Amino acid sequence: MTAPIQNLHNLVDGTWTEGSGGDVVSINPADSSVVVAAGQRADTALLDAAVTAASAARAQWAHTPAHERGAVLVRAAAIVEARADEWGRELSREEGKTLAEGIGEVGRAAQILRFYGNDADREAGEVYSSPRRGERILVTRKPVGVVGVITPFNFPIAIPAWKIAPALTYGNTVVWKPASTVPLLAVRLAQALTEAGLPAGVLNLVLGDREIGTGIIEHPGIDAVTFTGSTGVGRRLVAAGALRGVPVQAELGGKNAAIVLGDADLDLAVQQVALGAFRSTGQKCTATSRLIVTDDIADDFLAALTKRAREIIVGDPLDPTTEMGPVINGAARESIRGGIDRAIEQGADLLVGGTSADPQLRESGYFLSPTILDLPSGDLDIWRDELFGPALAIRRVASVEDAFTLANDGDYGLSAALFTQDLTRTLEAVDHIDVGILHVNSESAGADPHVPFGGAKKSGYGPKEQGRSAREFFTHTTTVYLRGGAARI
Ligand code: UN1
Repeated sequence: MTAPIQNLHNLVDGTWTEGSGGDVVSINPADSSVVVAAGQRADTALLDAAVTAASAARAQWAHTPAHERGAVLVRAAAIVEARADEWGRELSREEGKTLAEGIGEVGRAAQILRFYGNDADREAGEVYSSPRRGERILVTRKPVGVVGVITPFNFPIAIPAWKIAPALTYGNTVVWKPASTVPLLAVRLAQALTEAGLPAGVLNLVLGDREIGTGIIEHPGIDAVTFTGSTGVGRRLVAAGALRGVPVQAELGGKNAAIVLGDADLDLAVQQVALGAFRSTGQKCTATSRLIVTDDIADDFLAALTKRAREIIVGDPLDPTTEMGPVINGAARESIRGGIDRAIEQGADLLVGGTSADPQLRESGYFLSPTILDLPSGDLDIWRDELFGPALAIRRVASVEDAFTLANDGDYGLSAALFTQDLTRTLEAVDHIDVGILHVNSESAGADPHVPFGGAKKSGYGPKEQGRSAREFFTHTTTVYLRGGAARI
């Protein structure tokens, strides 16, 4: 039975509203003839209405006790969790990741909502001693106001949750534009928060593409913008925000390395590198797209990794045996193909996969096969440029020092994975590898809500996300020099 086409609406001031900015159509990337959901996107007038609603709701929400704000998120977490199977399936159909990953992601969104809901009851500032008698210095936190949230396609519900949940729990109101390829899961998250009792205007959902994104950053009613997505778009938003004096938190690209040293457990490393490179079809900013392996084990390791990549079952994400689904759309497939072809032209040796010779490549959907390229020494574009797909570029090195140096090569510094059982080497890596997230003996992707998430170097801009760091962006501080009124010392 084919699932019915879902109707998409914008959420403005607590009302589900038909847009008038043109069609928004969510296509199943595994079969581009299937429409998952359809509706009308917002036009700039609806965006205005959304910002107006968020501004109007702002004071009351900010003054709602934090516990009550958090309680809404905790209720939303239960709603999301109860629908995990149903919405996870929709997520797989809309985004293309496997059903297990889709259901897992919805569960993760619930976990994030619950974490931030409970965070409302944790400490809300700091107390310092004063150099003056009879005085204390408090550092209190207040919401920044109306936050614009712009989210990518690759985690259609988890990334929105990890931006929207802290924004709301710390007392902000939100105008949210999700990626235009995944509107249905955006509607689902907004639905859960509405059902959980979020007051009208506190969260507004505007469907649209670049015009609406630009409209958000340029809108005089927006006080801050949080963004995850491509480096190019992120930098434009950062620049536009700076011109207006609006803080922007941008989580951008990655070119994350797995470093496999000679003493590593090779079976574990093969399994984890394959997960890092190919899970979610490589479409994670934290995916492993570079592999650095020491010469002593390179041949054995690459033989085992190539064998594993060849075995990966590519196909319909809803089939429980599938291990890797399609990429999000035709443009993504062409750009990843182009990057792989260029690497081969520039001298890379194709170990497995590739662009055209893949028997599993289906023209009905946007499929690619797991691809591994062994690079000669020297500078290839694929070593530096994020392809955001299932393509892994390999360099061999003579020493551990060379491995660490090569890991730091490039503009990005989001995550890395180190495979070794040597504690001394591990501690050296902690000091020397310049990344925001370092995994030791696990794949380069993955993030928990209670600890900071974000990159070093050019992988991000502004405060990091998650954990305590989220507060840095979604609140500002007031430093209070506090003395009693009576002149008694
Ligand atoms: C993860 O590693 O599980 O866009 C999450 C991304 C990241 C999230 C990664 N912001 O892929």
